[in-house]
Amino acid sequence: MTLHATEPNAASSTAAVSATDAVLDPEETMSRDQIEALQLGRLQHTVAYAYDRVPLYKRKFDDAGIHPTDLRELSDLGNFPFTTKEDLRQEYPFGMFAVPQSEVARVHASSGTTGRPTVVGYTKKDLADWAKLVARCLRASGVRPGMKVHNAYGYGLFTGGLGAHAGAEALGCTVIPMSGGQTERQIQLIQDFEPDVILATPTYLLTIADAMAHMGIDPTSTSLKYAVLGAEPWTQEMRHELEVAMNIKACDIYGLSEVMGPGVAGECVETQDGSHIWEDHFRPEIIDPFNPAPGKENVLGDGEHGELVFTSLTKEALPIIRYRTKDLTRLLPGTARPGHRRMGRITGRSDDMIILRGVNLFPSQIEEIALRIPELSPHFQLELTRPEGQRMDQLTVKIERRDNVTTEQSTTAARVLREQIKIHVGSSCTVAVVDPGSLERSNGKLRRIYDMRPKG
Ligand code: DLL
Repeated sequence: MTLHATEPNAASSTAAVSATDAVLDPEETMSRDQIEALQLGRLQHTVAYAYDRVPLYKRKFDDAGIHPTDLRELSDLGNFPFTTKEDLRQEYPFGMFAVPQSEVARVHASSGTTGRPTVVGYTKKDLADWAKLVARCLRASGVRPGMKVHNAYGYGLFTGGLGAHAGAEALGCTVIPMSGGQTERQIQLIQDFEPDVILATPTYLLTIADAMAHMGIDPTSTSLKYAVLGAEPWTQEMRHELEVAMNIKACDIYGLSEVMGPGVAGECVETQDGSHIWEDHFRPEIIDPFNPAPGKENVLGDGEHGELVFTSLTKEALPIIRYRTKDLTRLLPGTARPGHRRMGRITGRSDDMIILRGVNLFPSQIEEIALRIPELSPHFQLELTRPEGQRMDQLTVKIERRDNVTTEQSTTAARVLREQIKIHVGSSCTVAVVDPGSLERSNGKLRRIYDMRPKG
């Protein structure tokens, strides 16, 4: 099976590797019927395995009056209880593990800025499956064996660094394990080692491109041809910004620690139309995030917007049943991999949603609108305040102007952004256009929202 990928930055290419052909995993080319048949068997195994081995699942299933043998067809999954981050926190650190500790080859954990961290574990087979799926994503995004991969995802407890690393190695690439931060050093090594591919969060790649320009290096002149970006929401406008700024092809990679890490879904470079979820390993569902109906009725149809829910189909150390991701998106039919459904762009997380005088707003909406205004840069943050004596919340969008934009042009751009936000989102806000370089830069996942409202 061959896959035809376009070849960006070909003129400046230094790699002796062809990016046009690739051999796919047999599961990538399965039909929808084949995938669903595979899913049913794996799902039946997983719910029974979780029930037998993890006390929390036994308790939850028993409380809901449901047994693994009740799963006769795929839609029966809708009758099983959800799992949440709270469940993982309660079972901290290892209570959700389904194998003895001696069989756990590695653990990762979330940063735990709010409450206890969530801990996840992997057997040797889980690590091999994870590496295979990340390799699948990278290949789909244009990466080929023999290419040099600069990995700027953070190494450590975060799943990004080591997860991406193992995937690139499994694909047969030369990995440069850079991690996040030390931007000038990253740039030096990009120039010296001449990688073909960069793996980073989209906002960190923006930091790198920006820093290159400030160091007098033309970001389009590097050896980089492909970027595989994820770990935070990003828009088509941001893709365009990065592709033009660096003369690369940029594809999405999605994942979360509780379900595996990066590599749950990945985007194909030839279509760039959203990430295909690898449905031979994960069964996705969409539910109403605010008020899921009881039983099977809680599952929304393909194309409907809601919260993404995942059930793992092959995991040994941490089987996860109906995990509520809080990520808001929709399921779409597969294109470049017809057996696997795609996810639409993630508009945001249900817990990152700003409710401003009754109107729902996500940072990605601001990104989309701001990047259509030529005088404004992609560097922005959202500040929520409640001025003293007032009951109304106030949103201020602080955004950097681009270099060489005059004060007069900035004033006009601020007005246009304010008006566009009012028209497209429905919220009134204040816009402050600030000097280039004055807002905090990303080293990984960028914090966009600063909530300065009085607590309680
Ligand atoms: O961010 C795993 C990852 C690492 C994915 C590197 C891709 C690349 P967590 O730290 O557990 O894991 O955060 C998971 O990040 O629920 C989403 O809200 C967000 N997220 C991850 N990938 C994307 C993406 C890693 N491509 C949380 N688009 C998820 C939008 C993403 N949001």
